[in-house]
Amino acid sequence: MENREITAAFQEIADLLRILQDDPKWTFKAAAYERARRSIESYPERLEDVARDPNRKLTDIPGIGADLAAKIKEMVETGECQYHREQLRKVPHGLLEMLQLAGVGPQKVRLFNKELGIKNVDELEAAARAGKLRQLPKMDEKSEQNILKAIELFRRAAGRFRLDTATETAEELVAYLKESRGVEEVTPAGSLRRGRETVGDLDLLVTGSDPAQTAEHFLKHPSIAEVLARGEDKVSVRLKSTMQVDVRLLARQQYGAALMYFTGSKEHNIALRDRAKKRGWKLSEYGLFEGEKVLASRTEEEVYEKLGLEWIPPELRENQGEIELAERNQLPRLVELGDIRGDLQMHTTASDGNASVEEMAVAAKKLGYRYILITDHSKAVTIANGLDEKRAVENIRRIHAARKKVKGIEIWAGAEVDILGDGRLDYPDSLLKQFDIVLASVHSRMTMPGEEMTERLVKALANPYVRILGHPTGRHILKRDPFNFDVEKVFAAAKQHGVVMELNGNPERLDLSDRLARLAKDRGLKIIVSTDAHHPEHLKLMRYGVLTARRAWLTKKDVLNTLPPEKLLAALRHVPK
Ligand code: DGT
Ligand code: CA
Ligand code: CA
Ligand code: ZN
Repeated sequence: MENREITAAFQEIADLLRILQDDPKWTFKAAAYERARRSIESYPERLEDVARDPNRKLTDIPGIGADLAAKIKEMVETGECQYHREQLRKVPHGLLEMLQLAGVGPQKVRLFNKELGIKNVDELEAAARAGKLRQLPKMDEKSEQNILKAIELFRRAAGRFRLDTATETAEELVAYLKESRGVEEVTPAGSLRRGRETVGDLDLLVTGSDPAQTAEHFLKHPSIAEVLARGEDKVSVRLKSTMQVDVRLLARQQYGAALMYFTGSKEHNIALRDRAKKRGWKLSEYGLFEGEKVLASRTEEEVYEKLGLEWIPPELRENQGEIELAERNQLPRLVELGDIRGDLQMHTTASDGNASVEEMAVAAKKLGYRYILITDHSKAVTIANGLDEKRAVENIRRIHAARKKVKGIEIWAGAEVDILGDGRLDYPDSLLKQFDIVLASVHSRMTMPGEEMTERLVKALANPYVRILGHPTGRHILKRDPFNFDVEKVFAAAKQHGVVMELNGNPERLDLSDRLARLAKDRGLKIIVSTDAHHPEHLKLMRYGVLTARRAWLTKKDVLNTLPPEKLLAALRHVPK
C-alpha cells in the first residue's frame, strides 16, 4: 500500500462526509481526515513500513489519532477500509465525479444535489445550460458560465493523468517487473519517457529470458483491476486507478528499435519512417531494414546513426525541428537536473508551508544546492495565511537568523508577493526593497478578460523590485486552464524590465508550459525552474520542472538557477530599469 493510496482514500472520505453531512459533527470529522491527508502527503516514509514495525506507532505521526491509525492499519492489511466503503455506498458515483470540476467542492455538490436533484456531470451541464444554477444561493450567471467551462475541461482531461502520478505508478511497476526471473531491461516509453505534462497510458518495455513467466508475474500485481488483452508479446491491463498499462515483451536484439518506436511521438516516428523510405529502407518497431537485411535495431543510437542523425533526447521527439538539427549535429545540450544549483520558490510555516526555514535549508543542502529563496505569501492570499507587513519583516529576521544555524548554503529572504487585481503589488516598495529577491504572482480574479489581465501583468512587471514572475499562467494541469492574456505583450514587458519567467516545476502546474517556455526563450527571456515546495520532500519535484525545461529546448545557459550564487544575484540585478 502506497501513501498515495491512503491519502486518496482519506480525501475521499472527507469529501463524502462533507457531501452527506448526516451529522453536524461530520464537518469536524472531515477536517480531521483532511488534516491527516496533508500530514501523510508530506511524511517522508511509507506508512506501510511504519504500520508493520512493532517498535513504532502510527499515532506518532502528526494529525493521526487512534481512530485514523486503526484505519491505516486496516488498509495496509486488507487493501481497503470498511468505513470508506460504507460512506461510498451512500453517495451516487456521479456526485464524486462532479468534485473533479474546477471550483466545485463538496458544499456545491451537496447544494446542486439537494436543490435540483443533480446526480452527475451530465445533469449538471444540462442545468447550467438551462440557467437553473444561477438561481441557487451564492451562484450567479458568471459562476454558472465557469461551471460550463470546468465541464469542458473535465471532458478534455478524461483519461489522462498528471506526469507525477504516471511516473510514480511506472516506477512501482518497473521495480515489481524487475523482481521477475530472467528480466533484464524494463523501460517506460511513450509520453512518460518524453516527459509530457500528462500521460494517457503507460508503455513498459521488457526484455528477458522468460517472457511467459514475466507476463504471469505481472498479472499478479495487486493494483490490476482488469486484463484488457493478453498475447505472446503484449499484456494490457487497467489498474484500479483506471490507468491503462501496456507491457511489451521484446527480444533483446529488437530493443533499440522498439524503444524508439514506442517512445514516439507518433509525429517524430512518421518523420523518421519517411526518412528511411527516402533511402529505400523500412523502419519499424523491429528495426531498420534494407529488404530483409537488418541495418540497425539493437540500440537507439545505432538506428539514429544509420539514419544519419545524432541521438535525439526523448523530450525533443515531437517533430518540432529536432530532426533537422540532429542531421547537422546541432541539437542543443539540454539542461540537466544535476545542473540545478538552487531553488527559488518555497514556502515555510510562516505562511502555508509545513516546515521551518532551517528544515528547508537542510533538505536543500542534501540535494547539493548552494542557495534557496524563501518566498512566503503576502497578505492578500488569506487562504494561504499570507503575511502582512509586520509579519513579513519578522519573517525576514527569521530567515536571517536561520543563516547562522545552517551553514554552507545561501538562504535568501524573498516573498511571493501577490499581484493585486489592478496590477499593483501587495507590499509597498519600502518593504519590497528589504527582500533579496521578489517573486510576484497572481492568485486572485483569474477569470478576468484577457486585456485586463495583460494590463495587470504588464503593470506588475514594471515594478522595479519584481525579479521573477511566478507561475505565469496560473493553470492547474487537468483542472484549471491558463488565464487569458496576451503572451507576446507580457513577454515583451518582461524583456524590457529584465524580469525572469518562472517555470514552476510543481507537477500540478508546470507553468510556464513546455511550449510557452520555448517561446519565452525565443523572445530572449531567461527562466528559473523552481518547485514551489511547501515541504522539504517537495524540493525533489525539481525533476519535473527540468523535464519540462528540456521539452522547451532549454540549455543550462537559459536557466538562471544553474548559476553559482554570486552570478545568479548579478544576473537578476542586471536589469535595464
Ligand atoms: P499518451 O499515451 O496518449 O500519453 O501518448 P503516447 O505518445 O504514449 O502514445 P501511445 O501510448 O498511444 O503510443 C506509444 C507510442 O507508440 C507513441 O508515442 C508512438 C507509437 N505509436 C503509436 N501509434 C502509432 C502510429 O499509428 N504510428 C506510429 N508511427 N507510431 C505510433
Ligand atoms: Ca502512452
Ligand atoms: Ca500505449
Ligand atoms: Zn503562488
